[in-house]
Amino acid sequence: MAFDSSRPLGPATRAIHHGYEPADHENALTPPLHLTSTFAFPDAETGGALFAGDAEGHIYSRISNPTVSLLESRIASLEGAEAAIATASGMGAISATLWTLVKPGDEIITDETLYGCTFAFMRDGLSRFGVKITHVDLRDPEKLAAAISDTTRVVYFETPANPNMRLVDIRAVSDIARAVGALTIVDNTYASPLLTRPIELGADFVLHSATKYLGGHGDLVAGIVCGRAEPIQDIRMIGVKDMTGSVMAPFNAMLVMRGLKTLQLRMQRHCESGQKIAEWLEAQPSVSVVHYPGLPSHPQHELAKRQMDGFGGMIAFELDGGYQAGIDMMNRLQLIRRAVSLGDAETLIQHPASMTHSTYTEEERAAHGISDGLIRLSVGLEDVSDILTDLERALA
Ligand code: 4LM
Repeated sequence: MAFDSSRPLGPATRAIHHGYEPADHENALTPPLHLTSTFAFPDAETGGALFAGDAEGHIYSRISNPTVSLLESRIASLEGAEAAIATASGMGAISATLWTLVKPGDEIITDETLYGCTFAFMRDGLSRFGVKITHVDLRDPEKLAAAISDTTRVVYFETPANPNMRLVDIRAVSDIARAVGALTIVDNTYASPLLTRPIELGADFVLHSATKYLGGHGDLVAGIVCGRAEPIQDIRMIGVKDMTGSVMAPFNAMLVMRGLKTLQLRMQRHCESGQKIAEWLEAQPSVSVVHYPGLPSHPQHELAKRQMDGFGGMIAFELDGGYQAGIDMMNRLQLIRRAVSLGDAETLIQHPASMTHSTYTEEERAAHGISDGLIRLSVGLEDVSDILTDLERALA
């Protein structure tokens, strides 16, 4: 029997229960894992009707799969979206979405700072097919208003942005985009739906690298896009089914659902430890700058308080000694792992200029606000005192 509540269920409850009733599945507490590539049609006519879209059901797991569908409905619920499509990776979500939405001659206006492979996909991938890519500093919505035109099909950004923690005012930017009929797409990987819900603020699509906080355990690569039902169906049938084949495996959907069960608890801990570590770093004489939206020194702290329900676990900082001091410090760490990716239980540290953002040229990094001395920390779930001890020893 479905739980009858007089008020909407909270996000922690929906992350655990949404869309699943044990009584419909042999009373199994945990949703079954449907390891199947294809689905048997009861008769040929039904198969034809499914292909024609005149009947509802699963056909083939490159189009949909019950385990993956359950995950999609859970994340759509957390993001306040009508629908979602899960993908093999975050890059799969980004490429399937943009391949579906743009055509030659269209313009994408995107922020100056993007994850390295997203930046490369736009510069080297989409632009080869006649899509114009324009980078605008979206911290200032006025700059978007000045640059946008009728040929702008999509406005695309991350907030907080990887790796420099710049924020974008989702409501202000979506309003400007909507006025010219452009679609707003937000990469919400850094915040997770627990801290920011872009669709509630006016965005058309929100996407994630589910490899990060949604999965949360560093054991899978996955992605997801959420939005209105009709365009999400287009992304499923065009961008995923035909253009990229970037489907999420049912086993990975199962693992992401396991991750979702603790998403709220994990985000709470990431935020608490992130704030403590950011404040500690800012007080160190050898640290020249700390970028964390929960610090009053962050230039967009007021926007962060308005737009986010917590400031997350991602921190970027620079040492007085610049690049070499940062590299030396990273090499002295004993507990914190030197690794790319983020949002895991383990605290991870990396150097964007030589790692995640090495897809930018040196000149592009300088123009796009990614300095060579920047170090990125993904604060994990360990005892914060142990993370601080490791940092203290490495900075000494
Ligand atoms: C990293 N990031 O930064 P898949 N969007 C954002 C991301 O940070 C990433 C992706 C999309 C890192 C990976 C090595 C904001 C990835 C792409 O890796 O394709 O799931 O997501 O360390």
